Amino acid sequence: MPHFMTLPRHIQEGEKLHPEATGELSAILNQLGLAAKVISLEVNKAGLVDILGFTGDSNVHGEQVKKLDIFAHDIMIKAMDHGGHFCVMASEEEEDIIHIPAHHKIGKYVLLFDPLDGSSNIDVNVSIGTIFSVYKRISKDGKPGTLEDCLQEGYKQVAAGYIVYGSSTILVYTAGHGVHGFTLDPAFGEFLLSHPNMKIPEKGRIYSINEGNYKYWDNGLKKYIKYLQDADNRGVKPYTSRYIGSMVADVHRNLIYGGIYMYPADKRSPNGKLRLMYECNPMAFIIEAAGGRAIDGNQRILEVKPTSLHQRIPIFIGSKDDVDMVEKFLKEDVDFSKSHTTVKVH
Ligand code: AHM
Ligand code: MG
Repeated sequence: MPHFMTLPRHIQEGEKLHPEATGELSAILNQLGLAAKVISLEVNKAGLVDILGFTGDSNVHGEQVKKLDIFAHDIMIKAMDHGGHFCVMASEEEEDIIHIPAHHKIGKYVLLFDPLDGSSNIDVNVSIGTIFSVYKRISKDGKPGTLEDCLQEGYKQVAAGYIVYGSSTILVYTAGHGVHGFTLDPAFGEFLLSHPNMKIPEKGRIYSINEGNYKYWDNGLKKYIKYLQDADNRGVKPYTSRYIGSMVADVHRNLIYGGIYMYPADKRSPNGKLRLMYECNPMAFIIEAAGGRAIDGNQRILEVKPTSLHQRIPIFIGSKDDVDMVEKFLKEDVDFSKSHTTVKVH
């Protein structure tokens, strides 16, 4: 691996392999990298808000101190709306589609993003993240983009990525050719290639789910979790439970170590909690590009036909064998006590 492979250089080198590339996607990814740096800086100052002024107060410059998620939302828009690449955008923080201001050039791409995911962790110094998803427009060129441009199936994404603000800041993206991770060097302010060609292990040893919701789950899911915990009955180590409560951080860890992240439907939330367009589709695109799987229990997340911008969907995402297994439990409602032979044990 060459040393000091920065994000812009990596994107440029990738482009050389694709002579048909116009450079637009590269410009978009570079600009997203810039937005990530600005958000990362602000995230690192989060604890200082109490010292320098509460949200809603004016800061030393007389500006309003914004909540971090609103700050991230504004930065994404400011960084991305004027490059001439997009015809429309949409954010988890905004009800409707976001139009490109009339004085900016209108482009052929569509950007969807969750500016700061893991909102319950923002105030307690636990990892949070930004998620983005890029599509080509389907409406006529030159005109403002439409809701239909935003409501495309996930498999039509041309790029997707996330940034985890954790013990370090890491940006992971795929433009369809491999998944690559870059760590932000805080001294140079550059994203440096740290995780080239990421592949999720075929099978993991970690499961991530909010077990506080156990009593609302369907029986199939209850049995699956029991199956993971009872692995020693089958002569293997039980799975480890790890749940941060930030999808980006949980899925990032499972991408590296292998495992499964789940946010299921349950008796209280029949559609689960997470958003198809801002969270599930981009993460599914990345995990599939890394060799994993993502389903909603019935079908591949990337094939779900979206019906609304903020639609929620259950998700099971991670190592291929682990998703295969949960799918069996969900579909067949396997009774493990009687089914040692029907369930394939790895
Ligand atoms: P958010 O968009 O409000 O941050 O919600 C999404 C987050 C995910 O990152 C995380 O995995 C999940 O919600 C946690 O939810 P819960 O607290 O119900 O376990
Ligand atoms: Mg979110």
